[in-house]
Amino acid sequence: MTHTLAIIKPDAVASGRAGAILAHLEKGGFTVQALRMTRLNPAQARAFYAVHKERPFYESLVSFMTSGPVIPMVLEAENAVPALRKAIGATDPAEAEEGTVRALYAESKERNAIHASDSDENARNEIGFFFSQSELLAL
Ligand code: FUP
Repeated sequence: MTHTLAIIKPDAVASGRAGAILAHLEKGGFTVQALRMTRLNPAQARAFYAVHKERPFYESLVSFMTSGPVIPMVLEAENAVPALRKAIGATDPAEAEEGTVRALYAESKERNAIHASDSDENARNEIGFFFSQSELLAL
């Protein structure tokens, strides 16, 4: 079993879809190892998405990600990183495979309901970004 980080984004939390997304992931074989609700400040959102800082959508993405509460969580599964990427679908919900979280619950390419780490190294870093050692005792 390995671990990855998911974030239920402000659009999904605000529209009351967080529970449905969590249930969908649990039905899909992921188990929740840590979870909390928080709100990112602009510095945190900029740091989290630093890889995109030169992209035209960066400021808009930071503004969206700070617009309301988010629910970061650590998920466990076999090959958790690729398994969760497959389960959430393409960045743009219009291109996401049927039955994926983004096809079912996302509004647009920016307001796309969920984040998932894209490599084991990023998963470790992103888990550390949101959770302290004491919250990860089960791992
Ligand atoms: P993903 O890994 O699928 O979350 O997508 P990326 O890492 O490429 O992008 C991170 C976030 O930037 C996306 F979730 C949404 C936002 N984004 C845009 O708003 N517009 C784009 O054209 C690409 C990404």
